[in-house]
Amino acid sequence: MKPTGEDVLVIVDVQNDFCKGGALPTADGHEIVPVVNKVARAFENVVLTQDWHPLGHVSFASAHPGKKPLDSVDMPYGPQTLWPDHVVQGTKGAEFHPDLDVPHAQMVIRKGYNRDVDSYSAFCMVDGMTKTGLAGYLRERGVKRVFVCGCAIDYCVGGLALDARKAGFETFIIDDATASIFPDGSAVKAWAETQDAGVKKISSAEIA
Ligand code: VGL
Ligand code: ZN
Repeated sequence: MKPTGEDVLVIVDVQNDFCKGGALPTADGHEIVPVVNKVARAFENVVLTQDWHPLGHVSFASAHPGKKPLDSVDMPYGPQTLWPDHVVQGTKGAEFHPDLDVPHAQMVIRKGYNRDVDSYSAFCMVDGMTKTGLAGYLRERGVKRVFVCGCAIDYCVGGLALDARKAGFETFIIDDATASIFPDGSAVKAWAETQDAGVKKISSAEIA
């Protein structure tokens, strides 16, 4: 497949905290970075997403006395999995991985900046209502196909791919450019869910 002006590559959350040594590391975040860089060179249109939480964010276990990471709390929008504090606005952990080399990226879209609602997909907060504007942006740019990679299939990559399908885009996830938080758990489920929704799983070798 040769990407054209009607294609976009969305690079999800390749941030220090989601890579080795970070606060909420994926199993393989540091390994995907060179693959992401290589794939990105084939795309004219590249969008970066950046998870970007204020201190005391609702998804932080530390904001819920007596709770620990991976516990769940009931929020008005449904169950919220709790995480260690991660990608706090303005910190080193929130910065893109230093080896990420995508100078031609056209837009950075931040999400998760509302203290009281989490956001996995960069299209929409998890309440299902608060949109980021990404779908409108892509439509105005004439994008038809969305290619997704980054961190992590279980949460933000999977969520974004499902929303891209819902918004009517043909959607692909690039397997070897995508990291997992729980490779043998939630990642397996997310691959199944996205494929059931019509998202196609491809490898970086298929993009030239
Ligand atoms: C993510 C959990 C919490 C992700 C972000 O980028 O996949 N996962 N925040
Ligand atoms: Zn987060």
